[in-house]
Amino acid sequence: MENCLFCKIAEGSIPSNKVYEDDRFLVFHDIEPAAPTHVLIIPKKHIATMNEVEQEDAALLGDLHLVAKEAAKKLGVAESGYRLINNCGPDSGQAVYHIHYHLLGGTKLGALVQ
Ligand code: D5M
Repeated sequence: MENCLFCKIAEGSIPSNKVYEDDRFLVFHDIEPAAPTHVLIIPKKHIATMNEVEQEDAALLGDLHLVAKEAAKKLGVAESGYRLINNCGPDSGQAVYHIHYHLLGGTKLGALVQ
């Protein structure tokens, strides 16, 4: 998708600090970390928000959870615990309109809603 930051990161035309990559997913460090461990997990397929998810994306987004699990292990937060967050739309504060999940950990995380 033209002019999508995370599509450009997924295709490699904008660099990222990668944790994991395969043909369908990319995991990379967030440039504005909100916790000691803060990575973003994206499907390479452009889906703008949770509102655009279709039945055909079910397997992709299911598998994304397996990627998240492995990323948590690799980053050393699987046992201590972590949070997986998707922001959807203006009230959530979604800034990048390419679906992504924040994986946050490495500290005792605060309240879910502030
Ligand atoms: O979160 C979007 C997140 O994307 C936010 O935490 C900053 C992060 N971000 C923005 N640009 C980059 C680049 N270039 N690399 C890594 N991380 C980035 P949202 O849920 O949309 O508010």
